[in-house]
Amino acid sequence: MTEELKRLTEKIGEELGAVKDLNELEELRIRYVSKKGEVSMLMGKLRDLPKEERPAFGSAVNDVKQTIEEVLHAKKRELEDRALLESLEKEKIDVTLPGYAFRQGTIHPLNQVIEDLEDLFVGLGYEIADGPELENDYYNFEMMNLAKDHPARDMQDSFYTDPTTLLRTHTSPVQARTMLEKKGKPLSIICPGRVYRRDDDDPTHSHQFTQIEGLVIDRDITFGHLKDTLLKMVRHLFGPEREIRLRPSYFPFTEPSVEVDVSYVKQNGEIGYIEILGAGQVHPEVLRMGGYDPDTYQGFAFGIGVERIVILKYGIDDIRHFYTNDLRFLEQFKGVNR
Ligand code: FA5
Repeated sequence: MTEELKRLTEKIGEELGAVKDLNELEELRIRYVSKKGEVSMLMGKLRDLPKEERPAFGSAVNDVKQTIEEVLHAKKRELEDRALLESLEKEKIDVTLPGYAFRQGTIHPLNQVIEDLEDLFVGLGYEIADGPELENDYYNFEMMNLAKDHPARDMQDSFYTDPTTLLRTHTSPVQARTMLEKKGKPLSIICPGRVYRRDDDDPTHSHQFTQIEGLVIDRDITFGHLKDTLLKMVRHLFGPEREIRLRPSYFPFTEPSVEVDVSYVKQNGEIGYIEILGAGQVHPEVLRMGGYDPDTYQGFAFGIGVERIVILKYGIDDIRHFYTNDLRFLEQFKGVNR
């Protein structure tokens, strides 16, 4: 039996020398020292020995098992060290190689103007409000003083998904939602967002475009506050030499209402005016529906078409450039506002 033990130890020694990786080493371990391995099998033979030989043999098998385990463990360390060294060697980074050039993105011109106006209005104490694009008829029209069958609904022909749900036609429903949220407290908000109308696409109209709504409600708010705010905004956007012109207009949710034009120098040197937004004093009925007493509170509101601002600011000839993601167009706005 001791002969057998000796042979086994020698055999493992030889096989260990041929082991090349951790998988092979594991196979060896299983073959010899696992529960069903050869060493355990030898233990099983203990029963066949005369009683007096058993203790000596048992202890010899245990010694062999321990020696084998130590040798396997040492080999495992050696293989692990070697693998680590190999991977360090393989994964070495050559810092002298030229790097990859990443293509720098640009902020979309519409977003640049939105961010610019957000900065201006937050600086004036306004909050930024948000609302859903798929809107309920009630907020988009009724709370804006456009009852069902009101003829002025035709001014904003819409995409309905069911009889009471539509893609919002303007950012004004965010006014309604914010008034209800503020529960009669004074407020100053702007809300940028996408809006949708069944307009035919042409160089200055799109069926989907972007607006920024502004709304201020407080005591003693006059038309003068609106005019001053609009002038500040226009000069911030286009430069201190610009003038604005207010033309009487009609919106069911404001009274009086105006359309606002901004001055520009025509190619022949004359001064011209272009319409960029609608505005007015909040209609008493809209205040009432929003939870404000119109005898105590007044407000002003405005709604700007962001595309029209960018078109005017950078002399763009077609609104559709904003939506086609042509990099040649977009890359011209790299760093314009920052
Ligand atoms: C409105 O949408 C009102 N809700 C604005 C308003 C808000 C008035 C608060 C008073 C108080 P209007 O339909 O005029 O108004 O649109 C406002 C701006 O959106 C226009 O001046 C224009 O710049 C832009 N606009 C309108 N239709 C289109 C379109 N199809 N494509 C691109 N821009 C458009």
